[in-house]
Amino acid sequence: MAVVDSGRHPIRPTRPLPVWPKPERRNSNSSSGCLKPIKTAEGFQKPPKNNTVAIETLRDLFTQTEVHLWDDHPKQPNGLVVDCPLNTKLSNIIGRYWNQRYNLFSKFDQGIKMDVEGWFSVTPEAIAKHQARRCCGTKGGSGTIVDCFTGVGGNVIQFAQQTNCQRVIAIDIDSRKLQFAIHNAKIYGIDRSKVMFMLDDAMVVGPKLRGDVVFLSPPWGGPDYLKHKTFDINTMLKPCGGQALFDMAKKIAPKIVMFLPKNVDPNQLAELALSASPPWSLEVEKNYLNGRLKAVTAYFTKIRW
Ligand code: MGP
Ligand code: SAH
Repeated sequence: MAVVDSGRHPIRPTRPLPVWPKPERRNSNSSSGCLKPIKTAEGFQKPPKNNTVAIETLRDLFTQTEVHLWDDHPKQPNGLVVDCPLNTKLSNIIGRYWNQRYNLFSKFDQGIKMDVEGWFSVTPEAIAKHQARRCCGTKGGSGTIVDCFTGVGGNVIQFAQQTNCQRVIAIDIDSRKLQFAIHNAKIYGIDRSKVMFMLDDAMVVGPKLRGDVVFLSPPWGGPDYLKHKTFDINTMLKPCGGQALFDMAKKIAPKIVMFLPKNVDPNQLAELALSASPPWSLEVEKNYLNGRLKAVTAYFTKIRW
């Protein structure tokens, strides 16, 4: 798998932004020093009338990046094209994902199991591995990762394979998905003691959990999400809107990672980051696989001001 990271560039908000207090430099000697809002006994200082400075601060906080992953698998060892061996109704839905099966799971032929939603929702392996490396990092490891929407285990498997990750809490509301995730994790040789699978509603159990990173890959309303020019995270995500999801995740960990459709509006993501007080930083990463834009991963981080 080859990875190419492109440079960073700031998100240029297109809407009027919420006003944020005038920041001051933490270290006045350093031109690249961190910016922080001025805190008074009453709380954060009233924002200046002209919020130009606030917008400049946000440009430091919000970035857009791209990652280009290459994961070419031979179609068939002997060059034959094998039809989707599922019944016709299923193959109508799954057809295009079937062709990508080795990108979804390189060990597909070892007996990977998925249901229909699993087919169109699983994170392609190269993207899941990249996200896991970013979530777990190299500096000191990431401890516990909470995956609120486990599905058939595409992301959980990659988190658990990171040596820096000590524990994965894998939640899903659908028992069949969890059974498939457990089965698929076994195919990848995942140490069962490292993953705690939880059959539950993430919105209910989530706030009771604590972790270092929370990963959210919620339902996008099916493959038709692309029929809309722009995906509205507040009305089109399941089981609830982006704000409720973000507020729930904030209780779990200081780092929130969301896997979202490629037609998502980055301004809506910036608004989520701004809804925290003080605001969280945001990186919106476009995920390309074999030259095609597949999805977007948003990394929100609570920062020390
Ligand atoms: P896609 O755009 O539906 O398909 O999904 P495809 O054929 O890969 O797109 P194309 O433009 O290359 O032809 C792209 C990826 O988004 C899928 O592989 C999944 O990882 C992810 N994805 C798609 N949907 C519909 C969902 C969803 O509802 N939830 C989640 N979590 N991920 C999804
Ligand atoms: N990242 C996963 C795919 C997730 S698909 C993978 O790579 O395999 C989204 C999942 O969210 C589905 O499995 C669905 O059952 C689950 N889900 C939907 N609502 C939920 C809720 N309230 N709590 C927990 N899981 C939920």
